[in-house]
Amino acid sequence: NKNSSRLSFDTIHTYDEVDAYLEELGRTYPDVVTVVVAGNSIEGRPIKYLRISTTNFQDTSKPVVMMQSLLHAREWITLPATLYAIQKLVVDVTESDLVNNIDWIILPVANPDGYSWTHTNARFWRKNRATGFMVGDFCAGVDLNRNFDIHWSTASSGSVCSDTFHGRGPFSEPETKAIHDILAIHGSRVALFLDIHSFGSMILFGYGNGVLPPNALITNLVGVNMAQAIDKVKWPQNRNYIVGNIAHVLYDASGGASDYGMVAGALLSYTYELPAFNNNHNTLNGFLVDPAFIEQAGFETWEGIKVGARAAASY
Ligand code: ING
Ligand code: ZN
Repeated sequence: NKNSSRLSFDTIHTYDEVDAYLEELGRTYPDVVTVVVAGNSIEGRPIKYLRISTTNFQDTSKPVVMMQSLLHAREWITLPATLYAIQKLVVDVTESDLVNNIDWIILPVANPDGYSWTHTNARFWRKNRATGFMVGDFCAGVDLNRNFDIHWSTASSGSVCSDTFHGRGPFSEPETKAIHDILAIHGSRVALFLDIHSFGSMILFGYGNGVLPPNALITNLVGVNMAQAIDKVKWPQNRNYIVGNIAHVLYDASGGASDYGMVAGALLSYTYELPAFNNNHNTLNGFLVDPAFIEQAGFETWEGIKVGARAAASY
């Protein structure tokens, strides 16, 4: 039923709701959508992504756009960004060139355990739910955006109690290993990799140590074009997007997903930082979600994604 293949944009849906929705899409659009389990989280939740292709995903001639959200558990506003993209590509099909010319890999809940934890126990939890680092598990969790095999441990924390704990080694966590495995298969045809975070209204690119990649010029140019597309339709009370290198704009950070996306083959790779709740950039309250902004976050972020996807596919 094509009408039940929708998730509302008036609330932030749970892992189970998203999971049921992805399965429903797979059943309703079997010619276009394939649900793939990339691995299982530490607590045993399937890490599922959608393969979206109007032809045959195994035919590798088309470029791929890969995007993911909720690598950080508390960044709830990032979920509607990926769900909106899925709806536009599969259900509404408003931009048929994007789905005809590009194959898509979309991973809406990259950190299922952490995300579930933010619903049940701690709204501002960031990391995964790995345990066993300390006697009594006084502290838990690995920062998945410090666990990728790119400059691993050079600008992150070795303390399990830190919110930027990099883990026992690169790809020590099943959640990052799952993304590694996706990129190991498909990385060479990924034209655009987008890791959606919040908050700050930024489009960031590598490397997290401040060294620019060889294609920094085109990366910055496409970044600015994406940012301008979002700014054109953004809420006036939200700040304009800032575009730049992770370390230049924010801080040094190693082991990040978008940096790894680049070395795994993506032509263009970015971390989006979606806007902060109520422009609250100085406290954790920036992670809270205004229900009235959920659909707008999906809508405006999609404007940026479209520009990036078209640029990357022709690059
Ligand atoms: N910001 C990112 C973080 O993980 C970042 C910034 C981007 C780091 C890309 C490394 C690579 O700290 C948020 N809000 O998570
Ligand atoms: Zn984040």
